[in-house]
Parts: sequence; C-alpha cells; structure tokens
Amino acid sequence: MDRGHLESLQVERLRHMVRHLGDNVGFYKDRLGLAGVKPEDIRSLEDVRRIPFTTKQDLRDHYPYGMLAVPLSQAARLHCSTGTTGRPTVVAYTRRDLETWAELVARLAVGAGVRSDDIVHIAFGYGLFTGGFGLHYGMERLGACVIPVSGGNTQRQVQLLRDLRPTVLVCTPSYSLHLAEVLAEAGLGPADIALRVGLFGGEPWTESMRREIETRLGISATDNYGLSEIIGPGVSGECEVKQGMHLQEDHFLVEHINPETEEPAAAGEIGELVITPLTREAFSVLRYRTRDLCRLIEEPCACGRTTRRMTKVIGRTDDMLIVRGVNLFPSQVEQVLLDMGGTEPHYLLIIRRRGNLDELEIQVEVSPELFSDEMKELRHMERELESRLRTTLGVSFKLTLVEHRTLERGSGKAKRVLDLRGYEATAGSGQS
Ligand code: DLL
Repeated sequence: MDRGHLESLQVERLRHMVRHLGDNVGFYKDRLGLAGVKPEDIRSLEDVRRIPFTTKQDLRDHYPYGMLAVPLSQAARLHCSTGTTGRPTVVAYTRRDLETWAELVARLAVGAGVRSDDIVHIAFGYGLFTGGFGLHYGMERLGACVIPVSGGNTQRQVQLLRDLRPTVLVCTPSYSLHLAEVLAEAGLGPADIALRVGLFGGEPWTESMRREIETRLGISATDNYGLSEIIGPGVSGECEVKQGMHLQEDHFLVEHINPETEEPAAAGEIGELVITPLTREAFSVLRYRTRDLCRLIEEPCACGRTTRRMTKVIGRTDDMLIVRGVNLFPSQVEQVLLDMGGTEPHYLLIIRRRGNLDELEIQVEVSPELFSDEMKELRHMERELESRLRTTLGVSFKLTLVEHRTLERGSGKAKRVLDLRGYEATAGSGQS
C-alpha cells in the first residue's frame, strides 16, 4: 500500500478507535472528555497529538477489567502481562481480535521466510505470556505445521529437533543459543537438524548474538517485537532483508517521541515508541507509552514493503528487566520483602549470562536479630522468602541471604540491579 493510502486508512481507523473507547471505556470517556477530543476532531494524523498518553500505571489502576471495551461475555481469551506490585495487566481478545492477531503474526512469519510447508518448533512458553499462543495461531494461519513444544526440558527439545526435523525455530534469542549449546554437547550440529529459519523476540539481543545463532544453528535469524498491552507478538518483525523490523502500520499507529519533552523525536534520533492499536476490539489503548527506545527507519526497505521500520530495541526508559524472556521489576522483589518482615529492604538483583542463559541471583539482607538466631529460624525464613519470590516473579533464581550492612549503600538512588550480561566474558555467549 502506498503511504498516502496507508495514512488515510490510519486516520479513519484512529477516528473509529477514539469513538469505540470513548463510548465503551469509562477511563477514556473521562480522559477524552477532559481533553475535549471528539472522534470527529480526528481529521489528520497530526490530530493524534491532541489525545493524552496512556501509561502502564493507568492500566494498573484499572485492574482487572476496568479497561475492557466490550462486555466480558464477548471476550474469547485473556492474557496477562507482568505487573510491578503483583497487579498484572489483563489483556482481552474477542474472536475477531484473535483472527487479526493470527493474521498479523502470519504476515511477519511469511516476511521472515516461513512457508506453508514448514514445520515450526515453538519453544516460547504457552500460558499467560503472549509468545506461545501468539506465534502458534499465526503459524497455523499461514498453513504451517506447528509443534507446540513450549519452554523447558531442553534435552527433549533437542531430541525433537533431531527426530521431527522442524524447519523453523521460534523462541527467545537466548534460548536458541542454549539449544545450540546442548545440541553441540550431544555431538550434533546444523547438518544433523533441518532448521532453516528462526523467529526470535521478546527480549533484547545484539547483532553479534544473531551471527552466533545463525552459524551455530545454520539458520536465518529474524527479530520480532511486540508487547502484551498492544497485542503481543505481531507489532513488528524483520523480513528476509533483516534491516530493521517492519511496523504493521495498518493496524498500529506508531509515534516516536523524545521521552522527556514528549515531542516527536528528530529523524534518526533514539526515541520512545508510542503505539495506538487501530483495530483491536476487546482491549485497546490510545497513545500507549511503551518505554521501549529505538530509532525509526523511514526509507523504504529493499523487500518492497512500504511500512516504516524500527531498529532493535536499544533500551527502556524504566527499570524493567528481562530475564530469560520474563519481564520483572526490582520493585516486585521489594514488595515481597516488605510483606514478609524480618528482612531488610536492602536487596540486589545480579544478572549474569552463564553460557547462553541468564542467571538471576537475589541477595537480601537479613535483620541482625534474625541472623544471630538459630539456624532453623533462618532456614525457615529463607524457604518462605524463596517461595513468595518464586510466585511473584515467575522466573528461576538463586536466593542468597546476606548479613546486615553487606550491600553497598550509596548516597544517591539505591543500586538494586547489577546486570553483568555483556560485561563478564563467558564462554561462547557471543555477547559483546
Ligand atoms: O514479549 C511479546 C512478544 C513475544 C514479542 C514473543 C515478540 C516475541 P511482553 O511480555 O508484554 O510481550 O513484553 C514486552 O518485551 O516492551 C520490550 O521491552 C520487550 N521486547 C519484546 N520483544 C522484543 C525484541 C512480549 N524483539 C516487552 N527486542 C517490550 C527487544 C523486546 N525487546
């Protein structure tokens, strides 16, 4: 589609979305009312700037169903995204939303080189995370044969790669390297498996990781971006040219702003993505602040698609960490500590990359009284803390209780995270 047609379609769809949300979501009725924005005021793409931003906090404040734009009886599926203090965001889909989602993922997969005679090994988690189900239905939609392996049990994954001979691999980039490593340990290399394409995403990764994945698995590895609040995977992805991720602009209006001034970022600058879904029914947001930082590429792609592209995500404007594809905030740990008592609110998250997998260690200071108490007490508290953290974070970690005043105290902002990925030289990690 040429840009002119695309932009008229976006304006028309934006106007419709403003009407849909203003009519059906109390929060937006108030927001749009206060800003004095009516659907008929949306006449050009510039007019989007009259609409106030939506933040993660807004979604949190309306947990669980306050942002639903259709009666719950019309929802066909719910997914959830991570919350900072035990309040996730509930994302709902109607039947039609699920069809749209499958179509969007299918398009990106075709762009990456997947065809209907491919066999697709999906190692994203199937569950509240949007990765597994999102890719699953997209791949089925394009006619490929799906193996819904889900996450974990790497030995079995290796066996399936060897025996069932899937041609496409879908997972987080870090897990693909882990798979490559376990394959190599079993004495297997690219020649022993049939993979040719990989669709990776859900976490940041580097170009050097891409090269390593491509060599070790003998595939073409593409990057794919999305977030649950918008739809899940399917927002953007690389085509076979692999020069930036094509934004699916007929379904998402994408702005790129300077996060401080909130004005459009200058061409070629790093900016925050602000996204408005244009066709969602059950749940949608206007001008959602993704917190993800990247550059936009306006020039047409050699593949011929007319959409703008985004570079790899370069960072985030908040403190969200992604460990093994799972999003977490340091404040989640803090909340658990505060709820427990007996521990100091001093803690440190240390993330390392061991081989190709992220490892999380959580160090927590224990109050002096407890530390001098019986071992039994301390063990009990350790187990309790571990179980509460596990429930809250949903990712594996090592807990280390440390003595009072062990962790460094600074005068400024407390240092809660020591992210050593990319700094510690670990064999074969490919991180630079
Ligand atoms: O991670 C959706 C997804 C699943 C995308 C599978 C691609 C493949 P959330 O769990 O809500 O959704 O996490 C969204 O993850 O705001 C980014 O910070 C980060 N993220 C997602 N994809 C990428 C990527 C899914 N390709 C958050 N590169 C986003 C860097 C990514 N970061």
